[in-house]
Parts: sequence; C-alpha cells; structure tokens
Amino acid sequence: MADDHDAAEDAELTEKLTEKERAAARAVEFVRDGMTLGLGSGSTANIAVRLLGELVRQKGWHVRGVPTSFLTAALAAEVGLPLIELNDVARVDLTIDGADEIGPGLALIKGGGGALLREKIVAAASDTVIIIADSSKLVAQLGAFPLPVEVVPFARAFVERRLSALELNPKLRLTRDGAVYRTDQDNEILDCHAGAIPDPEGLGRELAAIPGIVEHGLFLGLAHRAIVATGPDVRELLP
Ligand code: A5P
Repeated sequence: MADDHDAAEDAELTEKLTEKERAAARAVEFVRDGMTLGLGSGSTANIAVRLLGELVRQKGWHVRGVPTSFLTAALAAEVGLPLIELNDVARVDLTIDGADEIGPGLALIKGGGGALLREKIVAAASDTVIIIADSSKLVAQLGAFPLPVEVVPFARAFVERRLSALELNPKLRLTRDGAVYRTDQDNEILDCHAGAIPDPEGLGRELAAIPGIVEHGLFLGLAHRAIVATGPDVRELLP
C-alpha cells in the first residue's frame, strides 16, 4: 500500500514538473533579442531561467536579466545569463514569474518562496508580465494558499496584532531548522492563513495601510498574461 501511495505521489510530482516545463517553454517564446528581462523566483521561474540560458547560448542573443532574488541571481549566473541591477535600467521589457495562486482577473498570491517584495517591484517596472504555472495554481477564489506579508522585524508583534484583528490568522514563517525566516531584505514574513479572500483589492488596501508591512503577496492588476499547463494542454489566460 505504502509503495502504491509513494508511486502515486511521484507520478503527481512528475506531472506537475512537466506542466511547469510546458508553461515555461511557451513563455520563453515571447522573448526577443535585446530585451531586458525580469527573472522570477521559485521552481517554475527557475525552469524559465534555465531555458533562457539555453536560448541565449544557442542564438547568441544579448538579453539582460533583473533577478528577483539572490537564488535566481545565482542560477542566472550559473546558466550564463548576464545580469543587471534594476537601478541601471530605464524599463524592463518582459518579466516571467511563477505564482502560488492565480485567481479571477489574474489576481495572484505570490511570495511562497519569500521573494514577494522584489517580485512585485520588478513586475511593476515591467512592460509585460507573464505568469507561468502548473494547473494546481488556478483557483476560483484566492486564499487557500497562505498570504505572505513581509514585515520589518522591529514591527512584527504590532503587525501581527493588527493582522489578527483582521482575522487573518498570521503565523511567523520559520526555516526548516526552526529559525525565524529572513527575506533577501532581512525582513520577516507573516503567513496569513485567512481562508477565502472574497475582496482582494479591499484586503490589499487594508494591508498597505498598516505601518511596518513592507509588502504583501497580493499581486493585483500586475499580470498581463498567465500561461497554465494542464497535462499536455497549455492555455494562455488574459486578465
Ligand atoms: C516566490 O516568492 C514566489 O512568488 C513564487 O513565484 C511562487 O511561490 C511560485 O513558486 P513555484 O513555482 O515554486 O510554485
């Protein structure tokens, strides 16, 4: 029985990986020579970064990447993608990134990997944002995935009380070793187990009004296209 269970789990993981690869491959078709690219974070965005490395090598294209996390910067360097600081570009042509949930109108929850702040800045600076995902990310309503809220460590307890008052059920993110998780900006993350989020815009406004919150993982009006693979099918969704 245990073996059957493991085999079923393995098959599900393999299928998810294949879906991520299909979505990433489609997104890379939007890349052109000379582009400045926002490089997302997470397992799906990593696949796109590797494909971009191959594309640049094969075609001899000159693209530059703005990474959204230290991990993505390291991967981009490994696959030979030239990097540039966001401060050194006037604009980003195209960002390819993953998501934790994709809801109606391409409202997103992001930040499961902790990179929400840079991801949101780079998305906002981009002419086009393409979200790539496996089929498990598509939801009818946001909220089953815990909403990450990045906080300045100084303000954590205060913000936690405010989030609890909003019945968002915040939990401080820890590392696997039980240490307090720190973002690339050395901030902390409160994951909000809020359940269904019927009004993402309203919640986004409430969160933005709390001092000490640096950023939250609701990405609203930022995605221009989502590419979602379901088995062999690859669908492109617009807001
Ligand atoms: C990183 O902080 C996140 O926003 C990721 O984009 C998101 O968690 C998706 O990650 P996976 O592609 O690994 O599911």
